Amino acid sequence: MNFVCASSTMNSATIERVETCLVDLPTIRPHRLSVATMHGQTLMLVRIYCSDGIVGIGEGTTIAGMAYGPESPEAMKLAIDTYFAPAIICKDATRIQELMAHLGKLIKVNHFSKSALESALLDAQGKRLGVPVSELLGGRRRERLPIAWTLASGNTAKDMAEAEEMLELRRHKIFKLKIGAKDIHADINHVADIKKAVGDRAAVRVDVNMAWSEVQASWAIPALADAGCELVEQPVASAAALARLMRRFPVALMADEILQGPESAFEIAKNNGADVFAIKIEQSGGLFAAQRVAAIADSAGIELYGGTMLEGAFSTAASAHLFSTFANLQWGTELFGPLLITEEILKAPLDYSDFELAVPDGPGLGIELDDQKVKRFTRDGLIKITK
Ligand code: MUC
Ligand code: MG
Repeated sequence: MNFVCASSTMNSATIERVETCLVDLPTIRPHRLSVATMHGQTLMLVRIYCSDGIVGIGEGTTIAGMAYGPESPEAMKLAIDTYFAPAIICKDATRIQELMAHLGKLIKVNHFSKSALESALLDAQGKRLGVPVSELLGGRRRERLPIAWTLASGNTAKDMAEAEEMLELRRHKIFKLKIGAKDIHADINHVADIKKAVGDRAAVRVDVNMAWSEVQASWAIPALADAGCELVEQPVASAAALARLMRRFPVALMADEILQGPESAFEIAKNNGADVFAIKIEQSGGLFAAQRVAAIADSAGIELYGGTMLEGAFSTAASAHLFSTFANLQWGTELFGPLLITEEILKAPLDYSDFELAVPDGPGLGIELDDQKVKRFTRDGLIKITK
């Protein structure tokens, strides 16, 4: 959808047009979570065209459509085309916090759409000022971020081979295992076998994606700790149950799905409900909201992990800029989304090397979309190529 700003009283950086499109990309292998198996990833890309000629790009991505949460790429596109875009046309593109507050009043929740738009506005503002997004967020404290990889083929032998390959390539030495879809005994053996195989060469963590009851979790977690697992992510669905599991086992417990922005972060912190927060820009409602989540965690003594929604390059870069500014990032990040996709959508790929991701240092998000490449994967040909 293409909105045109007819105002003749525009200052030098008003929003003239907002365009969205859906890009369907295959994954390198099926990615099995307890909630769904992914065979591809759909990126909702939003372009914000400003009157000074600058175009900001943002991304909204979910996991397996609506299997993980209430938003979907299709719903984001509809929400932006129908509600968000008309509300920001002709407004000052440089007043990002004010714009986001305006949208917050008009539109409830829709965190992923808000994150996509805010990233696009920050990308544009960074390009306008000639600085990376990290500098708009207070300044980066690190140039590179540790990157975990998720082993989720659904098969222990394949996961082991994949772990060996990642170690060999020096791409990842932190592995997050997706469990919860199978019988608990099978899951515990799976984790123990992989930890035994990698030994001290790599850290092993698990993400249960809320699949267990509190009773199941309370006997599975000590077995995971015995197997050498150092972190258990979202074993149960409820915040109250996760709080009751806290400090009973020699392993850190991490909140993911229950962390839906600053208010939920405050509630979890107040109830001593997690050792670690998996901060995600989309789940938080944008980069500024995620910053507030990090501030709550820091004040409460909760440790931080840079999470992902298995995003493509744009949300991955936006997350990297934000995480690079955090005072604490005790558990590193899992910003590997672009590596799970078969296609490179950037003109120059992100730099993954030596077990880390280099935070892009160009203006804005510091990355450039390969329009021709993306066109091939765009649903219904909605993307507009002007060259
Ligand atoms: C999640 O639940 O954390 C992150 C890595 C991965 O494989 O899935 C995501 C979502
Ligand atoms: Mg998770």
